Amino acid sequence: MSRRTPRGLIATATATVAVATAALLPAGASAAPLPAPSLPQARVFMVNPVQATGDQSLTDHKDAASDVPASAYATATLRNLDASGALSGKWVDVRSETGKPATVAGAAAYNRSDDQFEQVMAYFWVNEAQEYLQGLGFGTELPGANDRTQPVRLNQWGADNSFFTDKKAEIRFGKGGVDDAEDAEVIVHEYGHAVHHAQVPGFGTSPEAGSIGEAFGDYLAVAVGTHAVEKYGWAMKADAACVADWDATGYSEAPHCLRRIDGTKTYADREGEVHADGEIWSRALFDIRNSLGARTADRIIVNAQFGFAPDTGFRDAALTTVATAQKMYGTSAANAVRAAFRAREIPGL
Ligand SMILES: [Ca+2]
Ligand SMILES: [Ca+2]
Ligand SMILES: [Ca+2]
Ligand SMILES: [Zn+2]
Repeated sequence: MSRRTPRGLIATATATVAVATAALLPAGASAAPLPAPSLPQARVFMVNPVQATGDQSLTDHKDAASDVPASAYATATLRNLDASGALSGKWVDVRSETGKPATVAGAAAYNRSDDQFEQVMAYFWVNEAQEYLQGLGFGTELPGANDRTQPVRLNQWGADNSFFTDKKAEIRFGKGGVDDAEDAEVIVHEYGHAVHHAQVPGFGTSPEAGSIGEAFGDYLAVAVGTHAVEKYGWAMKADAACVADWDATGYSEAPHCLRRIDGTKTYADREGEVHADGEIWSRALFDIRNSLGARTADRIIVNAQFGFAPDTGFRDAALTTVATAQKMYGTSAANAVRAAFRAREIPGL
């Protein structure tokens, strides 16, 4: 009986080979120990090519491989795969609706001009994001935060748009401009919506709740990207607060950012547009991180979200976050959280 894990299956296959080899040896001789099976490798962007190289002049020319230097890529291990040989595993299942499906065996060789590269990016970064949450204790010491297999679909129908659909709880990545799944911060932003939805089904039904959703996606993108940079020792040559430096080369001035999480907006600057107003909330999250450190901040921020109503406003969500900090870490942490929301002039804090 093999365990239904890739490691288990590899171990079983290895044992079979060892038995077969031993059978060919003279009686009494023993086979040399076999090398440990190598884990599957993938070529990915170190978050995104602009922040990895610091080159703000990088530009997409219809998906040409030559647009991005080799120094923007890293080879990293694909973890938590099932035994199918496709990009499917414990935390993510990637489907390509058009174009060639990627294989695990090919994952170390694709570049950005290959359809399969974005599939590999989606697998790697969604897995990385859930591993980050697991590392914070979500799914063990704390309740799971989308600790399930996340379906992801990629297509090439030309829409420069990515989204999370809460009916199917599925993430879809579009193409157009820079292909969206070539930027890990776009991938993890969308995963942030999936996390929110898993924590509070239907989250985001009021304008302020929607803004909190956009803000958390941006914040999680920075948190996961920063963590990966530290963990793998990757280059980081752009402002940490800049979200989607590569995707944004198509539509923003240098330094290219889809949005930032260190802006100066306050509650009075609301426009009624969730992405714009999200910059009020994400700045508060960024301040909490800078006050309390990444791990403590992120444990508070994500844990608090379990207590948000689907149509919450900034005030109630901020008060829930302060109360969560108090419960988990005591008064000084709660005060730091309160100060971050007060600095955004959110009423009632
Ligand atoms: Ca591409
Ligand atoms: Ca794009
Ligand atoms: Ca960035
Ligand atoms: Zn969004």
